[in-house]
Amino acid sequence: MAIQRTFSIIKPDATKRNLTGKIIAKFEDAGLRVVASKRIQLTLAQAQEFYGVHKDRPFFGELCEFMISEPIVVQVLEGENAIQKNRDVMGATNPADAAEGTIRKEFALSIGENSVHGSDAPETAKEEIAYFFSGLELVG
Ligand code: DAT
Ligand code: MG
Repeated sequence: MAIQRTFSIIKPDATKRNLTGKIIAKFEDAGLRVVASKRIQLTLAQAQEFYGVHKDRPFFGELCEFMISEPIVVQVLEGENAIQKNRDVMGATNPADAAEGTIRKEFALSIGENSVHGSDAPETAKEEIAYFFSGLELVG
């Protein structure tokens, strides 16, 4: 498996509780390198566009309101098999189902307030990285 890049968000529930450093440590301990990072606050329109794939789901409104409720940290993570590796470190969407040692098991509050986002495939990783970062901001 080649070196990949994936897109990550440290979500409002985690930035609010000052967990940014602990979450980044989990990425780094798993062999993922932070090659871009910034703290931003999304507008409602940006949150709705980012999560557009879920627009017909019953939780869409709640999800978008949550994502704009506090600043977030958007990052690009690089490493061997980075997309799957990041998903493994994140754990299952619902923290009740997440494995021991994963970010969501340790830090998530609920299925909605689940501390992190990570791209789920190479195409979405590419799109999500390009949405938040210019090429000049990616420093491998
Ligand atoms: P993931 O973030 O693990 O890729 P997803 O893409 O299915 O999960 O959903 C995106 C986000 O939407 C998820 O991180 C939290 C929220 N969400 C998903 N299912 C939900 C549910 N049943 N109730 C409330 N929020 C939900
Ligand atoms: Mg997803």
